[in-house]
Amino acid sequence: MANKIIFPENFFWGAATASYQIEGAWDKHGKGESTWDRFTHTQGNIKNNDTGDVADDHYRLWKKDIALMKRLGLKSYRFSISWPRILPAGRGEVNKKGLDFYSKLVDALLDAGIIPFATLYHWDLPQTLEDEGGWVVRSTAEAFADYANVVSRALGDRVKNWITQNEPAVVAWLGYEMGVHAPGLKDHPKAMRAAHNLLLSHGMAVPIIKRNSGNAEVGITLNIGWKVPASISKLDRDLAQKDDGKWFRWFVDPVYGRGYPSDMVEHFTKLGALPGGLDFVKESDMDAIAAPIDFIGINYYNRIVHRSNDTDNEPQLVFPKPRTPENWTEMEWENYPEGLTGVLARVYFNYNPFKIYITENGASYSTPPDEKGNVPDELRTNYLRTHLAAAHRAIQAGVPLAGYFVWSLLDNFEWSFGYGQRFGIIWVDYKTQKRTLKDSAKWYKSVIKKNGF
Ligand code: IFM
Repeated sequence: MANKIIFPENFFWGAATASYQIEGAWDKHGKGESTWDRFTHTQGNIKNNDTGDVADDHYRLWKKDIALMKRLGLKSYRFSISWPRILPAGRGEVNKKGLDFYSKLVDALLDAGIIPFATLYHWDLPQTLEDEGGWVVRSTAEAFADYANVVSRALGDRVKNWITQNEPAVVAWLGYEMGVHAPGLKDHPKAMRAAHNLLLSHGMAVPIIKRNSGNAEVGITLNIGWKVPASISKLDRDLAQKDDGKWFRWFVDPVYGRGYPSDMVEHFTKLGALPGGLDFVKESDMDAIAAPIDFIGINYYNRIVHRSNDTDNEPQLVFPKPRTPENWTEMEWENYPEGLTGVLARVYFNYNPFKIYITENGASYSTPPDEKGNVPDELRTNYLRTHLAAAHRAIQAGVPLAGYFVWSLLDNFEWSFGYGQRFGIIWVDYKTQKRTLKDSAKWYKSVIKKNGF
């Protein structure tokens, strides 16, 4: 008989979503326009010109969605709050209907025995703030602190787990440097400022949330891939190191009080991305960013093998797996569970967080319902099983992993890819909004029940 994998007692078995990806109701009940509303309403930005206008219609169907969570036995649910639903103009007047929506959601989760994990920012910035410069300007970080104050005062008596920012690297680089996410800018120097203001907003919000929400735990979610050089050559090693520096160390180092990594300051300077040096960093900023946090959230999906195409390069030693559906998801991301053990160990042993949550992990496979109405998504189940086993290995090595949130509860709007990519453990028929538990959801339910497999 295969060895059993049993997780620690009180492990938080969860699922995650984000406001723009599921809620719809983009202009209902006083909600303001977000950068993603503007970006998706501009033709040519998104595959098939899909928008989040309706998405999973969760704003209307949330009670049914909580019933599904209960059916799965989820212990916790990670959702995000739409800033322009609460503060339509980004700051100032509060939209009571918006706050009520989340307040009722939280009450219903608690009634269902599901612990709410609220993320304050999963990318839908009020467009009014973008019009003033968005994350490139410091006043957006200040507005975020006010927003965090409003939300944590309203929900902080019941929400005790808070995530400030989700994947600030993605916001800064994809949104302001590469232009494939809202607001669609391609300006590296501006992206450097955006990255800093995102981090600053996190640091400013932490003490505010702690003040408003007694005994709350507060953290940040960062994305991290398993980045390896394709050979031992300096060329490949440099590529891997720089990519990791850009996407992870630039964010995690300041959060843990180490400031911006010097090799990356040098690298960004060479690229011309820091024309004025770090002139946008004010004296107290780095202390603010390093505000003590209770946990770090890790979003892990895949491995990236770095290979320089320089003709003088060494022979390649590390190869991505062959391109089969088992090995590569439909996002064209390599399925590499060992990397999850690696990143968890690295984060714990290098930065010593008190606690780690895997705040996202999952796979995009579009397996549709069969004639009996089942969704036989073994590829996803296999991905989840192998990644959970990898997470368990990290726990055995001493990593204080306290929970796992599968991405995602529902199929949803996958940013620039529109609705073509499906990460859900629940199938969503976008025409009828019918939800169907996929086989992976049924498997996950049994894992939660047995606290392992
Ligand atoms: O859908 C996204 C999510 O919003 C942030 N992390 C990665 C997921 C898959 O791309």
